[in-house]
Amino acid sequence: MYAQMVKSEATNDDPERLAAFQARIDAGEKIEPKDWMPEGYRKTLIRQIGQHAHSEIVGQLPEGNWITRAPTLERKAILLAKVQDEAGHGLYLYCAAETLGVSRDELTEMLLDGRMKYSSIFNYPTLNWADIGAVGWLVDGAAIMNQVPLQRTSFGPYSRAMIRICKEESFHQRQGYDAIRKMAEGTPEQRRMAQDALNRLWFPSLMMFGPSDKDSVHSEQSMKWKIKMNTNDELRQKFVDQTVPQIEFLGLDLPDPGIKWNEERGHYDYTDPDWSEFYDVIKGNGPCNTDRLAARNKAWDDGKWVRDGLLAHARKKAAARVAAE
Ligand code: BYC
Repeated sequence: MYAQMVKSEATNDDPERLAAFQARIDAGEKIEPKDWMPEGYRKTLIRQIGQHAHSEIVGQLPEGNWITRAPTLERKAILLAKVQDEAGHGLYLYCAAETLGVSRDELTEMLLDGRMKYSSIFNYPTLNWADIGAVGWLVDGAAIMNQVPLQRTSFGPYSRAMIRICKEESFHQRQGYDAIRKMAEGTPEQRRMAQDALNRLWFPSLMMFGPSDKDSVHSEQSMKWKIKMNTNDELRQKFVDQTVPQIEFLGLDLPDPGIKWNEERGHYDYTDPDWSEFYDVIKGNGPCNTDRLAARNKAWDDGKWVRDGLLAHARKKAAARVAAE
């Protein structure tokens, strides 16, 4: 497995070079594509940026499914813009990964044949309009919590892509909150739908931050390299602390009886997600894994004639240039 290949790769690089590299990171310098970097750093970045890019692309599916069924023209225009933004985020990130010596086609092939992952959250269905509000509010809310610190990540192209992405993500989160607020303030049936969406998406949203720190494989090395800026549990706690007051403001019931303010810690206590479900989903056994990969594979196959045509055109132009020289 590709993921195994890059797992916390201990490098055989020259210790002096490694120390100089680490000193640059510790001093807050950005690493640029042409700079020397340990092989493990390069591969960890390809894994993380690639999986992030795939998440943006696969993440269009559950929401794209509701564009034609949005309740008003305004909501439809907003959702359309958001889903288009996700495509753009995927492209920024594929471009950042390409600077590390992997092509977008290679990354796509690794997604399509299951060698690379994408976020677990997109293997859950969006059953109704309330789910679209909850995705913007909770899923984009969790995404921002993770992505804002990544603006300071050590790899220049990744950091710059994240700055652009975060600007758009905050609009995404706000539109989701606005949609769910409308339902929470609506008819009893709309309110019931908002509560049901919150109940179903709460734990999958917590899973987005990855396994508990004690089970995280990559955190320690990735944080040393500033590929990750926080641990999974730190960000999950920040998300819970930010979201609980929003749930209370909406007048919805808390989705977890374990949520309770802990005066001593200065944080909300909460119940951890069911980690066996998380591992099952990332192994391919979530409710929508098969559908999501089938949809991406179909899009790739359907687009083959366009890729072939563009390549033939580029080859013809190059041949004409050579002939003219
Ligand atoms: N889903 O050692 P760990 C978005 C894997 S939002 C699937 O802690 P790491 C969007 C992990 O890959 C989402 N797999 O890993 C929002 C590793 O397996 P491999 C995208 C997961 O990398 C709205 C294993 O579990 N955001 O795009 O240090 C609309 C052990 O984990 C997940 C990003 O990707 C998961 N939730 O930390 C549209 C942000 N969690 O690779 C789109 C950038 C863990 O060894 N990524 N795994 O086989 C990160 O910050 C980190 O990669 C993670 C995981 C925090 C996600």
